[in-house]
Amino acid sequence: MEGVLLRRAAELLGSARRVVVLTGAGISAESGVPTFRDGLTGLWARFDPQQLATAEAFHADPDLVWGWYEWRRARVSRAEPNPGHLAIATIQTRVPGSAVITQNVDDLHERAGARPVIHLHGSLFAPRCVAAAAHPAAVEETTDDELAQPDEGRRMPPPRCASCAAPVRPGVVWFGEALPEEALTAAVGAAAACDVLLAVGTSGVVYPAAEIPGIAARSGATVVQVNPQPTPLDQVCAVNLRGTAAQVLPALVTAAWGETDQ
Ligand code: BJW
Repeated sequence: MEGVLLRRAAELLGSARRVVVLTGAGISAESGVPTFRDGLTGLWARFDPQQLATAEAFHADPDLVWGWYEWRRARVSRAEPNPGHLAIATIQTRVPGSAVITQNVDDLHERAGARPVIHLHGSLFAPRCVAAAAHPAAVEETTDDELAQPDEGRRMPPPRCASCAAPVRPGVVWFGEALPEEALTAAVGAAAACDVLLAVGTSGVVYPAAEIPGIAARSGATVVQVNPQPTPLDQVCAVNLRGTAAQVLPALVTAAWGETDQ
């Protein structure tokens, strides 16, 4: 990564009044959580995540899809926020009124101290009844035993809703499903009102989340990207920092504000 680009990004960040950080799976990669488009391992190796993350897959084979989500939930529960997550929480402290918009279904931003965090694609920790989006499924707290998944994963039947006995499904947004309206409205509003949008660790191919950097740019914000790889978002970015989140973000925060407790 070139120092001149880092300094340019740090100047932008240091003088911003509102920052939005849009994150994707890459922010959690260095916590040991695989990105969405990484190859899967174990029982899941022969499946494409894009095929598993659908309502059709859940209806066709609920035990397979529920088992996959429980395996991922167990991995996330054992993971810790990395220096990239901590640097983002520091940005929010340094620039009050800043927001994190994440496509991730983990809770690593919250555990790093970030507030507010807008979840566009739901959460691994909010399962709900398939039969009635409006009535919360009374799912028992997950015990440590249940979180102790075998490394290779296992098929698991989904629990039943305590109100109506329909299957409980993961509380995430699958392809073809609408994003939570409140979260999407808040994300679009924050993007349209920020000075700097920092896009971190997202391939920028899943909509409507991929439109958010463009919304910010069209509203006058400067878009900065942190990703080791080129993405379709490169074209709206004023600065592309090629590197990993856990390396680049702490360096960016230090360049913007000096040494901080990240
Ligand atoms: C690092 C790194 C390190 C690695 N540091 N970086 C417009 C055009 C075309 C299609 C559509 C469109 N609008 C809608 C669509 C359809 C569809 C879509 O976008 N399809 C595309 C694939 C073509 N969108 C939808 O279906 C959405 N719904 C919708 O539009 O509904 C309309 C509707 C309205 C009203 C009623 C009904 C319907 C829903 C999208 C939901 C996406 N859900 C998923 C699964 C969530 C649950 C789960 O996790 O299982 O969300 S899909 C998956 O992709 C997941 C992710 O959040 C999302 C984005 O992936 P992300 O985060 O970018 O990860 P990766 O793996 O792709 O990339 C990682 C990046 O990190 C890479 O760039 C690496 O280089 C980088 N990296 N290490 C920094 N250390």
